[in-house]
Amino acid sequence: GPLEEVSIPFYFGWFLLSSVQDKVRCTSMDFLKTLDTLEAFKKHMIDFTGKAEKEVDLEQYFEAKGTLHCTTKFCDYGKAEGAKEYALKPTVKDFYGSTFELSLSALFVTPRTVGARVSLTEEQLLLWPDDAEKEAASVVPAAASLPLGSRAHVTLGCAEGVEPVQTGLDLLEILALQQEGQQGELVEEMELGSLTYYGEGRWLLSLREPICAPACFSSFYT
Ligand code: 2AM
Repeated sequence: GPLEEVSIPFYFGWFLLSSVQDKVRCTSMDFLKTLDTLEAFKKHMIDFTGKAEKEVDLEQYFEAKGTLHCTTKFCDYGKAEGAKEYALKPTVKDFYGSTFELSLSALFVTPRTVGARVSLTEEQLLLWPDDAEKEAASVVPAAASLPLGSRAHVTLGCAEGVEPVQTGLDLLEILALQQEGQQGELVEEMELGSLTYYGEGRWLLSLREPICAPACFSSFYT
């Protein structure tokens, strides 16, 4: 009935506890600040500016997007495909309100978004929708053949006019290149980890030590 409809949230996800939100934001800012100063980045700056010789301040370039979280299912209050089925899943009900430890294993930057890759455990994958990667196949064709959970991420910022849904697509694009055997260009060993360039403004920093982020599985209504 109509009551059930209203109870479906905008989205479900893991919400990082406030103690770790600051840590993740700081790490991301440090990374952007450092990336901005690298000669290798300057060489490819045109990916971000569209013009040669123009400088970019990455810390200003991206806008933060509210509470840090890793979306599991975007429901759009029941309008998204599979939203109701997801909301009614026993695992979703059972784990609702539970705290998990997410492992943030990489940071990535593109001219559109900056995000953190989340490497999900077997248990966390129980909350991951079966079609999350396939759903992206119209934009990133190779996504359908990537392992379940590949799209899991935390959006850290978006360029002006870019919607956060783009962050997961940018991550899938990088993972698809890796799967096709493109090694990317290992640019530098940074303190935080190794930095690889995948062309077209796509940068990936594999963290030497993944960030352990406690997060509560819950939902968001505007
Ligand atoms: P995000 O997971 O990359 O941050 C509200 O817009 C939240 O739902 C955001 O966190 C956003 O992106 C996510 N979102 C929006 N549209 C989506 C979609 N079509 N598929 C998956 N996630 C979506």
